[in-house]
Parts: sequence; structure tokens; C-alpha cells
Amino acid sequence: MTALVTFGETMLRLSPPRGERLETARELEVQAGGAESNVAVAATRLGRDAAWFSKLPDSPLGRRIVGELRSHGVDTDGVVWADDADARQGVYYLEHGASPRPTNVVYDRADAAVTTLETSETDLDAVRDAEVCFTSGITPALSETLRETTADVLEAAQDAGTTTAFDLNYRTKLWSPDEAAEVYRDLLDSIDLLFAAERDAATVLGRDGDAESVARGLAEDYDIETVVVTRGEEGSLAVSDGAVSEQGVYEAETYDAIGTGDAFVGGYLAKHLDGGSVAESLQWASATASFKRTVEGDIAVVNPGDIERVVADEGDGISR
Ligand code: KDG
Repeated sequence: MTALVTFGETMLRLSPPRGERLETARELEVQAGGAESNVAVAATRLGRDAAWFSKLPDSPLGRRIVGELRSHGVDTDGVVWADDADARQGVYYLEHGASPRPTNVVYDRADAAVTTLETSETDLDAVRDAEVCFTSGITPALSETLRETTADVLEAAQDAGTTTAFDLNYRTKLWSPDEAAEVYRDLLDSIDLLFAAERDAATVLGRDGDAESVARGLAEDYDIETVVVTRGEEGSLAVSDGAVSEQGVYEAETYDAIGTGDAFVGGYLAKHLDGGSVAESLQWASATASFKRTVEGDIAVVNPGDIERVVADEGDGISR
């Protein structure tokens, strides 16, 4: 049995060397990047069995994605291969910023093969057998088909007693706050463990106020067992069955911030699946997120010893 199953889109990330611009770069570094596979990789590297599924073109580009995820130990057996000649692989271009030039992300992901993934193509038994099933708000933003598939998979998981975990992960380039809010509100009824960046909860769901009241409000309104609100430099807070846990951040020298939120979720789930309490899971989440920032790429290339050392050396992290 796989402890964790995640699903969503993974793109090829193409980035010019630091200090170069997309307009003029002659070389692009190739990596895999996708919120849900980033979570699966972090959890796998931290010792849990994790699987990721999606729909990819049966081409060198799709195989490049699977090869990279497998190299970290993620089970990709549930991937659906699209063999039509025009099946597309989503790509995103990342130009690293340097003050005052901001980091720039350009998506080329419209009509990627994953946007056609239907429920009937997914391995619902694997989802039902897992302890936790995770996806994020990016997945239903990608197509009407994926909206339905996301709802079906989460409902099937919850009905089978699998813990359903969801990160709001609002992406302004994919949809408006109003469109996202309508979909989130429908999905939240099927969620047991919610990760919400404070900013996303405010922008999309209109939840202003302190983190505790935001978490309590979401937990009560949607009957969610555990709500984790992340507050960037301010740390994170969870309300679980009414009890509050708080966690500071761990200082990190930031090399690449992309994927920090996914590393947070991966670290949380890794500890949770190991029987950790909410407080311990938050501690691992925070340490994994900080560690990710020191590494190039979307993926948190971490080992359990890295996180154990951060937690042992830095205690509860910094609360501001
Ligand atoms: O969280 C990092 C993600 O933004 C990155 O992996 C790409 O999944 C991605 C997305 O859709 O933005």
C-alpha cells in the first residue's frame, strides 16, 4: 500500500543561467516542476512511500518527467500516457530575478495532455488504498475536465477513509479569484487536511483576520479536521479538532524559493504519515520548507538527517 498518492500537472521547467534573460539566453536548464509531484518527492525523500499520477504525452518530454520523479523514488505507475501525436507537455520558463529585476515565470501549458485526464482513466483503487491523497488548487484550474476529475478523486478517497489533503495554491495566471472561489467552495467539503496560505485565503475566500480565526473559520464552515495556515516569514498555525499549534520559520539563505510551499506540505505529510503529532508535523514542514530554499529547482532534495538536524539545532524556529 502506498502511504501517499498525489496527482496534478508536472511541467518541464526551463530556466536560463542566473543573470541571463529569457529573451537572449542560449542555454536553458531542464528540470521537472509541479506542485503535487514536488510534494510526493519531498515525502518520498523523507522516508514515506509516495505515488504521483497525471497524464503525460508518450514522448521524450513526458518520459523526462517520469524519469526525474522516479530517480527520487516516487512511484509513477499510475501515469496515463497520451499517445496521440499532438499530445502536449506543459512547460514553464523561469527567469531568476536579481534585485531590482523580479523573478519571472512564463507558462506554456495550455491544452497539455493532463487537461484531458478523466476520472475513468485514474486508478481509484490506489487512491482508496492510500493513507493520504493530495492535490492542489492548481489542478482544477487547468480545465473543466480536471475540475470534475479532481472532485471525483477526492470524493472517492474520502468515502474510502483515505485522508484528503489539499493546498489552495492559488495561481493568478490561471484564473480569477471569483472563479477559484466557486471551485474551492465545492471541493472543500471533501477535504480533511487543508493547507492555505494566508494570502490565498484572503484573496480568494475573503478570509481576513488573524491566522487562528481564519483556520477556525475554515475548519468550522467546511467541517475540515485540520486547517494549516501558512504566513510566510511569520511561520504557520494549525487548528486541528479545535486545538491550536504554532510554528516559527527556520532561517535559510534563499537560493531558489520556488517550491517552498510544496516542500512545507511534503514535510508535514512525511511526519504525519510517520505518526507525528500536528505540532511535530508543522516542525518538519517548516524545516523542509527552509531547506528547500537553499536548493536549486522546484524539488526539495532533502534527506531525513537534514531535517532532523535543523529541528535539533534550531528548536521551534523563529516566531516573529
Ligand atoms: O509550487 C511550485 C509550483 O509553482 C511549480 O512547481 C509549478 O506547479 C506549478 C504551477 O502550476 O505553478
